[in-house]
Amino acid sequence: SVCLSVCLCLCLCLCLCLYGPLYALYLGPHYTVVVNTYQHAREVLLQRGKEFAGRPKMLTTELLTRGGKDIAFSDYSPLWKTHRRLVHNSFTLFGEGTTKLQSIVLEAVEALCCDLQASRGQAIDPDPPLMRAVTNVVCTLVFSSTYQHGDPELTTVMEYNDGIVQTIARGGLVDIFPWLRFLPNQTLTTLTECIAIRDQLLSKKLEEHKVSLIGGEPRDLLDALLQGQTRIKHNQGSGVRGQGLGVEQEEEGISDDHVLMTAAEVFGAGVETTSTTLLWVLAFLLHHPQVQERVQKELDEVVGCGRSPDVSDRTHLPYLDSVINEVMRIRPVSPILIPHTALTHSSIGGHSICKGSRVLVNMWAIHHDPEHWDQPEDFRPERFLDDKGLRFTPSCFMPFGAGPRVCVGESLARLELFLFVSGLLQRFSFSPAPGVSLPDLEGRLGVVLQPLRYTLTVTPRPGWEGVKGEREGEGVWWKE
Ligand code: STR
Repeated sequence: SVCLSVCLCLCLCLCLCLYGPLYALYLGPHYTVVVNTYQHAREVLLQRGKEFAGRPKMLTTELLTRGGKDIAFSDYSPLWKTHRRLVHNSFTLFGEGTTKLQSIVLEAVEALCCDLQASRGQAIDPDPPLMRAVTNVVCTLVFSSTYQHGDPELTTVMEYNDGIVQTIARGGLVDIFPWLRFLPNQTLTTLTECIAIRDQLLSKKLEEHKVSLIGGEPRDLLDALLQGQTRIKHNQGSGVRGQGLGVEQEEEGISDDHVLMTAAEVFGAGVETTSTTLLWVLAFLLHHPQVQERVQKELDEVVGCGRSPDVSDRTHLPYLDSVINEVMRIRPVSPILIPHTALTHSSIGGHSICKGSRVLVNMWAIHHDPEHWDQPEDFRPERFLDDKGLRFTPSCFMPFGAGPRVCVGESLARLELFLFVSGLLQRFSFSPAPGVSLPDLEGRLGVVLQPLRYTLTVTPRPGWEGVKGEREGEGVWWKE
């Protein structure tokens, strides 16, 4: 009956106004505007990006981020900008510019290939080994830990992460009607438990880092954040920066909580989005074996089998890149982005939008708009190539969002996806497990759009049959 009355209340509160492709709902105390076209999305994200750079307060994300001490979910403020810049700079230190990230990822790819090799042609669920590989990349990047098979800490990390994914910001009713928190709520209970486990683990890492932090080269992202935190404090003290920060925020600066929440977020975002995209890539390749063959042909021509593909090969592998792009178009991991709010009175497509309104950018609709994409439901990587076979990126392709809230991890993510996909397809062919139906391509929408679980068989390509299969001594992961 509680459910029924909530639904009733929801229906009453929901008044729908349509303005062509733009529509507004009156949900709870705010208007929610849904943007479905590229034109409008450009206004919201880019042209008036600053006016729409706010974030709504949601109960679940407030819990997750200690009241908005993160980057993705916290509201717009001068402190947020400083914080975001710090994270961005720390990423640059480890990401694109250096070979550090590349060697971290290549190591994980190597280990993943050993895992896959060990399946010896049996049908396997690619989720656990991929998850482990991606989690290891992020653990190394954030706090310099890598885990072996069956490490209990890794299991803990993967479990709490999954718990958070299942419960956070899923458009659930507690995020719309916060007073529902006072009723028994399994979602909130699970979320709180997972957060507690996460905090315990990350606090430990943070303390260890503080003790062992030495000046000079940061070892990992936590080091870089801690160093940046000190630098910002110092600058504020001497009045160099901080003119923009309000008195309260200036005193507060980047706190330890901010550092902790950043690490937690980089972690969650890095793992969830990359593993999900990789699972979508494999699912689509199972449906389109000719695409897989073409990628492999390109890899054979450009890289051969004497070495692993690396970043320097990227410019010469346009088809592989187009496959990754097409997967991110047809199944964006974040199909409605994270909700934005209007910081001031503004407008979209000439319709006025009042301050505080929520704006949902429907990236799914934009990526499937027949106005911009020929046969949008078809999986066709060639749309990202021009007639000379060179890269071509339509402007309405925005898997990472755009504007002031664009994903901070974009280049990291692209690099990682490239190294994983190229490394895997160089060595293996993936095919549907015999007698099992092809993966479902609809997926399930939570905080990210995930494919349903599926199985596949992994076959080493000619020349890679015997290589690096020597992990048997350590026990076989899929029987653990
Ligand atoms: C995954 C689970 C977790 O432990 C922590 C986070 C926080 C950051 C979230 C991430 C989540 C899911 C994917 C998000 C990411 C921030 C940006 C990313 C929502 C909930 C996307 O926009 C796809």
